[in-house]
Amino acid sequence: MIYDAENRRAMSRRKFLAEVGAASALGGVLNTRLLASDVKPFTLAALPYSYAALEPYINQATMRMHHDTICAAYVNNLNKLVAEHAPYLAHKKVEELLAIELYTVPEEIREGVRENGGAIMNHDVFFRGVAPNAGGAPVGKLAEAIQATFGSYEKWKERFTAVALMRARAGWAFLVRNDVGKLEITSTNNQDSPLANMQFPIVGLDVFEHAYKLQYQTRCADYIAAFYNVVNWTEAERRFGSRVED
Ligand code: MN3
Repeated sequence: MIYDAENRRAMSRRKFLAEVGAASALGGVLNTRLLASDVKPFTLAALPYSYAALEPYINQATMRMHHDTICAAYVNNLNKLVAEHAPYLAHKKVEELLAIELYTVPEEIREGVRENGGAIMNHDVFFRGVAPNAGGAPVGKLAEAIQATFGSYEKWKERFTAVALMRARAGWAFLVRNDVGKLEITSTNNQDSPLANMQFPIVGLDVFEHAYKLQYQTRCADYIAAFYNVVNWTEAERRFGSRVED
C-alpha cells in the first residue's frame, strides 16, 4: 500500500513535470540542465535585458547585485553540493529534483538542494517575468482566468500585494496554477519553490530584502507597487498557456 501510494504520487508528479518541461521549452535565464561532464554543471546566463532596463522601478544597482552576486551564489552552492556529495544527480534538471525526486537526494544535502535549487527556479520565473515597457493589465486567456478567479485585475493585485507583504524580507509571492488547474495566489518562505507542491508558477515576486533594499531600504510596499509596472504579462500568459491537457 505504501508503495502504491508512493508510486501514484510519483506518477502524478511526473505528469506535472511534463507541464513544467513544456513551459521551460523556450529556455530560461538560468540554464537548469546539469551536464555530467561539466565541472560546474549549473550556469548563470545573462539577463534578457540590460541591468538598467527596469529603471526607475527597479534600479541598475539592484539588478546587478541581485543577478551577479545573489543569484550566482545559489548556482555556485548547488554546483558544490552536487559535485561533492551526489555527482550522480548531475544529469537531472533542477525542476525534476524539486518536483519529483527531492526524497532521493541524500539527506545531508537535501535542504541545500531544496534551498539553492528552489532559488534557481524562483529567480528564473522572476527575472524572465519582468521586462522594460511592460506592466499594465494581464492579457489574453490569463486575463480572463484572473477575472473569473479573482473578480478583476484590481482585486487580484490587492490580494497579491497583501500576500507579498506578509513574506517581506525573506520569501516569495506567486500566482500559480495549482494541482487541479486553478489559479491561486500563494507564497513561500525562504527559497521554497511552488514546484515542490505541484504548483506551477505563472508570476513570481521576490520579496527578499536583497531584492529591494538598495533602492527602497525598508519600504517593501513601495517596491511591490513598482513591480506592477514591470510585470511581463506576455511571459505570464505564455506560462499559463503552456498547460498540457489530459
Ligand atoms: Mn532574490
